[in-house]
Amino acid sequence: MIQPFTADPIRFVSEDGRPIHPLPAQYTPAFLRELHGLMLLGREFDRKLITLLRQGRTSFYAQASGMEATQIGLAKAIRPKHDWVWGYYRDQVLALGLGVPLFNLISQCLGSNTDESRGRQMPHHFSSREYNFASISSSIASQVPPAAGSAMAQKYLGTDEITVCTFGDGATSEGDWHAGMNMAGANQAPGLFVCENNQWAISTHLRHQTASENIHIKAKAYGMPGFYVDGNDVVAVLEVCHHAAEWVRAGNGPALVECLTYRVGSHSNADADAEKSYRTRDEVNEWLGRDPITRVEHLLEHLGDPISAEERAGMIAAIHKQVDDEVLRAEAAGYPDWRIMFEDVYSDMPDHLRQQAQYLREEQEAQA
Ligand SMILES: Cc1ncc(C[n+]2csc(CCOP(=O)(O)OP(=O)(O)O)c2C)c(N)n1
Ligand SMILES: [Mg+2]
Repeated sequence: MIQPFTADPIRFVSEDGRPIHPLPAQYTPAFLRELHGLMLLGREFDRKLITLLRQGRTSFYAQASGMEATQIGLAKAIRPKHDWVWGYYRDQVLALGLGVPLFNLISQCLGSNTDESRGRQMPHHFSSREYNFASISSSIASQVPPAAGSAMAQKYLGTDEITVCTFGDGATSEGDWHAGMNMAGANQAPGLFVCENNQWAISTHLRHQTASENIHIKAKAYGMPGFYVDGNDVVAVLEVCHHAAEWVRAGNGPALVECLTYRVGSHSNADADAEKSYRTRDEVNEWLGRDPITRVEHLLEHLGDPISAEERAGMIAAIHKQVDDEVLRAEAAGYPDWRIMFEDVYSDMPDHLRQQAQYLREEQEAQA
């Protein structure tokens, strides 16, 4: 049933929460509740981090509100800590879905001593060695060539790991994207490339981004299948991504999945969305009406296991408390000393860095 290059996005659950096809056996109410809980965790994590941003406790954040089904569906379709992930700066919900602890993400956003990168990355550009999650790069599409390289390495090493690479719709206009897709295709490397098509690249709409009729059709040029899925239907994303991931894992070469979704919040904290300068409120409201979390709630109602308003409120309160606790714990750990910027870079510090470290030391002493 899951075919590449469909004219319409593949969908399992209608917008009002009814199964369009019989759901595979694993979609029990308990499993749907697990998916719902993870999506809600992503939604509320975003909300809390935006508050921290406004309080000046972190300085950059990009919310994924509206895109939770895409990221949780993908997370549940691959093997955490086994497959490699080259994500982008809006993938916090994907990371949470893979099991990366809230504390790691919060520590990174705050740049505290408990941050794995110890404050050396831009806030909200996390990584996790344990989860094979490569450090996020701000340069659009720059993760695609190294992801192709990582997939090529997996092929040469003969492992059953695959490389998962995500990016936005805007990224598909970059030279790096084409170079990476071509390299993965030419080498038949086990890469699963997932476009989180939220239809906007800051203020540039998809129709100005490409003359192609959609994104997934571009896969043809690189010799791989291109799947098109409703990115607000968590069941469809999980099923299509799992199908594509296992096809890739079986040694058939790479695949592209395009998830059609929408960013209902602002691009980042540097955006004119609030001034309504590039899109209408009607458009945003239309997509708010297609909320991926509400869709699962309607599906659960339909299956006779509804989440009550009290239960939902309790879930949200628990997430907020968990985030608050982890923020306090990360802040209590303090912030890295300036000296660490010279550490863990070279095994033998080169002379020019030694001189800079000495210069900074003298400056610090002079100011003390
Ligand atoms: C190479 C490069 N060019 C431009 C930018 C500025 N920039 C940051 S995010 C962004 C839009 C990306 O849109 P998309 O790929 O659709 O991802 P989304 O933010 O919508 O999730 C741009 C142009 C950048 N970071 N890197
Ligand atoms: Mg986009």
